[in-house]
Amino acid sequence: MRKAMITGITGQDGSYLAEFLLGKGYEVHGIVRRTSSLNRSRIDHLRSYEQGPAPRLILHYGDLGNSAALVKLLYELRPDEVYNLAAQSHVRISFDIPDYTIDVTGTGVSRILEAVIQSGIGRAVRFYQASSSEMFGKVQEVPQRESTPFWPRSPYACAKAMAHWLTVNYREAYNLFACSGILFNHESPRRGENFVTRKISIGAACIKAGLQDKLSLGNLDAKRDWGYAKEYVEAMWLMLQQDKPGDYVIATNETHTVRDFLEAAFGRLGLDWRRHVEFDEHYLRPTEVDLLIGDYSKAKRELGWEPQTRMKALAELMADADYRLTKAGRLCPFGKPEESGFGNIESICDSGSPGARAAQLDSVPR
Ligand code: NAP
Ligand code: G4F
Repeated sequence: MRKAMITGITGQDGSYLAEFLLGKGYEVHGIVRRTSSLNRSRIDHLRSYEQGPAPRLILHYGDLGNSAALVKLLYELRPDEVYNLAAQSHVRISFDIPDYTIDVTGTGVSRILEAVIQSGIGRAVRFYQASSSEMFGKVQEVPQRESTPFWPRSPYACAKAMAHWLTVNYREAYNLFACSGILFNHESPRRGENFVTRKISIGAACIKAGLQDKLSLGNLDAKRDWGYAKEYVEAMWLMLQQDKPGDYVIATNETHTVRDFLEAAFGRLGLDWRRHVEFDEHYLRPTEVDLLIGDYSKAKRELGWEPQTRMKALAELMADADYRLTKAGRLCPFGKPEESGFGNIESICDSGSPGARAAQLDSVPR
């Protein structure tokens, strides 16, 4: 049985990847960090795989800040594939906590790559690094492809650029099978509640249900290439099934403004977003990434991967999922969610997190 290790298994992508690999018959080892309250809501529905005499989902405590634990886990588990998805992944918050972000999202990758070497598994493992289109930042080419130069515009993007080059360097220096997936924005009903698409789908659902009237947002002009997370995890796996390691852009090759996403999500619920959205400068960034659009032709050619879900369908499926939650009384309103401080929407919800409920909804047939 093939064995995979996933860091960041409790995140949006980690939960979809775990599902995908379990579906392919893998034994999946997920690394979770210690938190004061359990934070497994996106993988709760996979709990049956953790039970019985031969569990196929096994969670281990670990942290990208802790080298010794990473070496020990890799030495003991000897996985066939390692997917490094763990990160402080919020761009705006990276301006508030830059050195923490760089430590986890950047130096953390040096720790896990070095652990691959120190554990002695080296060439025997295939390694995936979750790189980001944020590295293109102030874009030097449209659309962006694997060879487009980086111009990172946030501490997060700087950390991801370092992590990308570390992955390339360990491949060249130690002949590791190490791949960097340069993924453009990908979303889902399991997306963290403080990323713009999910803020919009939750906001639209709560407004439709009469639970709130206003939604505060920042820059509506930014353009992003938004795809569906569930489809993007297959591309991660495909990269590790090739004869040779490489770097791949994963995207839809379409770009839309935040305003377009609002139109699609609010429109789906019969709402006019202009009547509800208010501007809050709190959500602006010191430096913004204005335009992202990815050229995924290398992935199509070499991996046979293509996106299926485009922005409008994605916005609609997210709005539908969150509206179902509000109707079931399982999603609470938030007028002004804080992105970097207290008063997070979690604290005004009655039980569980919207992420947990979305994961449950998202994993049953519609
Ligand atoms: P996410 O939902 O924010 O999940 C991040 C995961 O990393 C969570 O499981 C989190 O654990 C874990 N984590 C954070 N700090 C950690 C640490 N010090 N040690 C171990 N684990 C830690 O992110 P995502 O959207 O699934 O994205 C997955 C990866 O792809 C990230 O590296 C992200 O930067 C990258 N990426 C995402 C996109 C996108 O559009 N989604 C695009 C390009 C690249 P907790 O649950 O305990 O917080
Ligand atoms: O949803 P966002 O926070 O995503 P962003 O910054 O593009 O980063 C995401 O995608 C990256 C891939 O390109 C990942 F690497 C990263 O980990 C993360 O998953 O913001 C999207 C756009 C930005 O231009 C932002 O300024 O939406 C704009 N925006 C406008 N109002 C807002 C808001 N973003 C957030 N989070 N909250 C707002 O109220």
